[in-house]
Amino acid sequence: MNRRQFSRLTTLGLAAAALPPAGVPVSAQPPVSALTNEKTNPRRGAWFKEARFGMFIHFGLYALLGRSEWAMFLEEIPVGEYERLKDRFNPTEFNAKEWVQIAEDAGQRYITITSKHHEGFSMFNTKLSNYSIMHTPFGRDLCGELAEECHRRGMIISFYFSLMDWHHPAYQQSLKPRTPVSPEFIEFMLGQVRELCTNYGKLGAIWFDGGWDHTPEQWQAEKLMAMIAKLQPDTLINNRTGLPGDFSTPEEALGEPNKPGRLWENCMTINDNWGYDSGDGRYKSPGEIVHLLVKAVAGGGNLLLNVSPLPIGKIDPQEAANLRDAGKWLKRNGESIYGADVFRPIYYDKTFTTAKGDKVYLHMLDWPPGVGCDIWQINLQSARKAYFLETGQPVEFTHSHALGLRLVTRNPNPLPSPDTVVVFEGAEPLKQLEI
Ligand code: H79
Repeated sequence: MNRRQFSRLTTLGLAAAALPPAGVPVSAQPPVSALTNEKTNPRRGAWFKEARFGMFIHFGLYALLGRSEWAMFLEEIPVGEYERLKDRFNPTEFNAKEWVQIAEDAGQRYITITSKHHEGFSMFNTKLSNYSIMHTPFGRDLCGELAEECHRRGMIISFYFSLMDWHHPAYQQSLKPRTPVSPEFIEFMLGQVRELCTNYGKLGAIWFDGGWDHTPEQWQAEKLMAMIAKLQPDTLINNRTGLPGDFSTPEEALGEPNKPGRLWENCMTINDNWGYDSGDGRYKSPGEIVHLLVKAVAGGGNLLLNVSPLPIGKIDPQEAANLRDAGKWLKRNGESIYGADVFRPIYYDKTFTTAKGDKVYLHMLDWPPGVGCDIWQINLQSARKAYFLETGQPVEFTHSHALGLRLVTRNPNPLPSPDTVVVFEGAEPLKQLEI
């Protein structure tokens, strides 16, 4: 089955038809990984490209320790001791409305929350283990409440899920790299992913992590992906089962801008940690957040920016404030971000381009107010007109082969901004890269 045929099937809501039709021997079928491979079918990937900016949330028992989500491993805390944290887990200040509101104010269009991190503690109502949020003083399905609020508000919800599990007894025998994963644990893992795909409505993506000690074959990743494709045909799957999946997940790094057709998402911390770390005050400023987002979109990717709720269930107020500030820029300049794509697959130092339809958006980071500038290597001479996105004020421009694009602003650059966007209309036909 080629890509177009598959795309047609999913258009008809029949992604599960990728599974063997009756009477066709299973061996004659392409593996699922071949279908959710380098090029995701555009319809399934559409929400991802439109959204561009997401909120990552790392919340689990580790928040109580305040020393990041790796504390159990790094401090070699025995399972029996660590699991007692659940008797103290009571984030009474958690309010799904407030979390979604922060994401909305930040201009984020999706939320990806840790349903279970490497510590093995489930933040959702799993029937397959007592090591879950339902068996804490809090006793509520936090992932469920968040998913419900997201669905109500048109925010897309995705689940992070760690394959590795430092708590489950059946995983202990599988801890060593290259040893098989016990069949009992595979059943448990498949069962939990099934719960996530069944009980929380439509999911944007499943974001696997922690699979690196084992091969995709050992994780039975083909089977896992086939199950997800059947339960949630439109849900994207990341690349951390070891199979390519639908999108790449460069961590604290930008993706590959020259690889047309490959979805990617840069996941980043907003300070220096994923899970809450009480000593970490190195917050990215609102301007830095805007820059990270622009760089990702200029390379055809997304930014998934992490926040770390405090043990009481509130998102760190400083993180929330910086996000909201960045969101003010997005409210004024979102046209150049949402659904925008690569114009020139080149990264510059302070100048980036995004494109949508017949418009090219020139992003000038920290451009000093009121000056002209020369921009090398970008030729937009065929454009009909140019103007500031925020104010609509015209911008004059010339082009020479020696100097590249020269912008001359009679009107001073209106506002000091982390990113001043100039729109070029009707520039040379864009070689929009197909997804
Ligand atoms: O969930 C976040 C991390 O916990 C997880 N993926 C993101 C999204 C992750 N990041 N890196 N890794 C897992 C690989 C492990 C890196 C390690 Fe280390 C180096 C483990 C021990 C040394 C990083 C540094 C974690 C603890 C210290």
